[in-house]
Amino acid sequence: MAKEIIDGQTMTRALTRITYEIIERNKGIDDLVLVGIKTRGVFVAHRIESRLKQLENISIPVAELDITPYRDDHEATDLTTVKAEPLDIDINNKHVILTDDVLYTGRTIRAAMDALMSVGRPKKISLAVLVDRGHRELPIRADFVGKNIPTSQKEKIKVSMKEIDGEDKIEIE
Ligand code: 3GP
Ligand code: 5GP
Ligand code: MG
Repeated sequence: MAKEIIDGQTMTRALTRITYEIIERNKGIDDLVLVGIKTRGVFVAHRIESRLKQLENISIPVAELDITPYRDDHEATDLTTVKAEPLDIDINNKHVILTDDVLYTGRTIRAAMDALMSVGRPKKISLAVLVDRGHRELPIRADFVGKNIPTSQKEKIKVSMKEIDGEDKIEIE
C-alpha cells in the first residue's frame, strides 16, 4: 500500500529551493557540472540545470553516471577490474554536484565517487538528493536535500518523475 507524501508542486518547489541554495553557495557558477546517477538522479540533474538557466541564465554541463559496476554489494564482481564508462564531460578541476533521487545507506554515493575519481580529478564533489531517508552505513551526507523523510528499514520510498513515470510524486510504501 502506497501513501503519497509529496505531490508534484512540492517536488518542484524542493528542486527550485535546491537550485537557489546551489547559486547562493557558489559565487562563481563557472566551474559547476552536474552528474546524475541513473536512473532518476539524471532527471534531478536536468531539472536543476533548467532552473539554473531560468533563474540565472547560466548553462552548466550535465552528465549521466551508471554506478552499477561499482557497487560493493554485487556478488562475483571484482571491483579492482571494473572500469567506469567515460563521462561525456570533463570533470578535471570542476566542482561536481552529484545528484540522486534517494539517499539511503550511502553506498551508491561511495561508488559514484569512485567512478568519478577513475575518470578525472574534480576539485570538489557535492551531493544533492531529492529525498534523504536515513539509515546511513557510511560517513556520507548530502549538501542539498529536497526532503528528509525518516523511514523504517522495511519501508520503501517510491519516487515518480514525469520524464519516466508520467507524473511527479513521492510515495511511501
Ligand atoms: P532509480 O534508478 O531511478 O534510482 O535500483 C533501481 C530502482 O529501484 C531505483 O530507481 C530505485 O528507485 C528503486 N529502489 C527502491 N528501493 C531501492 C533500494 O533499496 N535500493 C536500490 N538500489 N534501489 C531501490
Ligand atoms: P544507497 O546506496 O544510499 O543505499 O541507496 C541509494 C540508491 O538506492 C538510490 O539511487 C536509490 O535509487 C536507491 N534506493 C534506496 N532506497 C530507496 C528507496 O527507498 N526508494 C527509492 N526510490 N530508491 C531507493
Ligand atoms: Mg536513485
